[in-house]
Amino acid sequence: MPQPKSTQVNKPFLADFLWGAATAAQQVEGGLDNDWSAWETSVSKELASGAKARLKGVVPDWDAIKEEAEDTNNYVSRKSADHYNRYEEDFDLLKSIGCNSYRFSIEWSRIEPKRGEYDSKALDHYEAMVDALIERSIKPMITLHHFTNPTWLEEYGGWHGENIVDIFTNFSEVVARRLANKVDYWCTINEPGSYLLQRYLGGGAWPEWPKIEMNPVRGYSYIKNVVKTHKESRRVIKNTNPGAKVGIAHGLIDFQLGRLDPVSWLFKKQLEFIPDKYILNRVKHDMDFIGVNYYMRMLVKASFSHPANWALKNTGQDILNDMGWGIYPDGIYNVTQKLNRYNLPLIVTENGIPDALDTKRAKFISDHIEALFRSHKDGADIRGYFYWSLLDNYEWSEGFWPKFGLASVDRRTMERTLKPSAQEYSKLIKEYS
Ligand code: GCO
Repeated sequence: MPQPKSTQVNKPFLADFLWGAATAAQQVEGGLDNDWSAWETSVSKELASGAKARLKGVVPDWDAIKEEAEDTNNYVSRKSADHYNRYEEDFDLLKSIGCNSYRFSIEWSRIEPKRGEYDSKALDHYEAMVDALIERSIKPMITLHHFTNPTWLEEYGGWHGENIVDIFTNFSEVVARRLANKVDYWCTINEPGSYLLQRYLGGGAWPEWPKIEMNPVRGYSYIKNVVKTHKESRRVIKNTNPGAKVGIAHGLIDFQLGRLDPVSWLFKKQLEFIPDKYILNRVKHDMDFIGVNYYMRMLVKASFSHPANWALKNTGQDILNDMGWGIYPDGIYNVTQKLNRYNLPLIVTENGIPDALDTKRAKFISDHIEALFRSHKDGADIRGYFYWSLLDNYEWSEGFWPKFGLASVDRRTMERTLKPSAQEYSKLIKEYS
């Protein structure tokens, strides 16, 4: 008989544990002029007309999302959640939940609208955000690259070109010189594995992506550039703030064998190799923590009759979220235990659920924090948990219909409303602190 929750927590996480929520500029700010905003309108019709074929039978309740998913406006970010103008209100929401940290990304296209020209007003804006967080005793965690790029980047070779290391390091240095004295936590790059898949290996996580291609040679160049760029960006951050803690926010999936056969085994090893082993093995001495973005497990089952189904988000064994991903809290225990071999602190930089009715989110958060706590007791050095996301937001090329937020956003009025699950998160923060 499981013990009542209150006696299960026999000691809190580390005293200065980061309890936060996360966002990304493209997904919440609004009013952007980057490679996504320049592209998303061009695919909105195709994504809307293709929604039924893409999602019916995959998501648990097609009828519930049909109206939004078949609306072309759903796929164009425009004002998004207007976080650019409403961040103070949003930080008050964070404070009311009891969060002591907030992860957000700096939009590169605002800072460097033209190659080599840096906008001091854009830096002023992000410094004002940092000051507003500090005023509320909320620690900022800045992500320097969360998928989006200035429109000029491709002319300079993009992320697969040889110029990116200098170009991105220059950008990182400009931001660090302005903010690193006030910001101790940094993610250089968000989910390089997802960017590799979506930009260079033909996609698979989202239905569309700017300049998507199947080009493994460029993909390999990209991954090598990620390693160099991370090291250089961490160096320039530490030049300003030697005590800064700098990591990469890694998208990590708990890959499990769906069938014991050599082909499935080999495919699972390959899926785990790039984001997990290739990058981490090359940057482990240049990291202060490993960021863990965990959402799901996937069952790996080689199937020559269904080549697209070698890795299944819907394992057939788990309750599904609104996007048809299996909910599997033990996976966060598994992925954090596996990372123990790097002997680095771990911060869960993202963990969340698309749950429009807010009927699954409270249990999702509670079960994942409980699994994290077990991992902490079993030796993983876990330093923080950022729920994805603070606000319902623009879920890349699925648009606005997935609702990940602790707060809903009225798309017309931009009014925020905390969901009941936010109170559960608030209670858990108290219980585990
Ligand atoms: C990320 C993600 C977020 C997503 C979230 C849900 O990799 O950081 O892309 O931006 O919105 O993971 O998919």
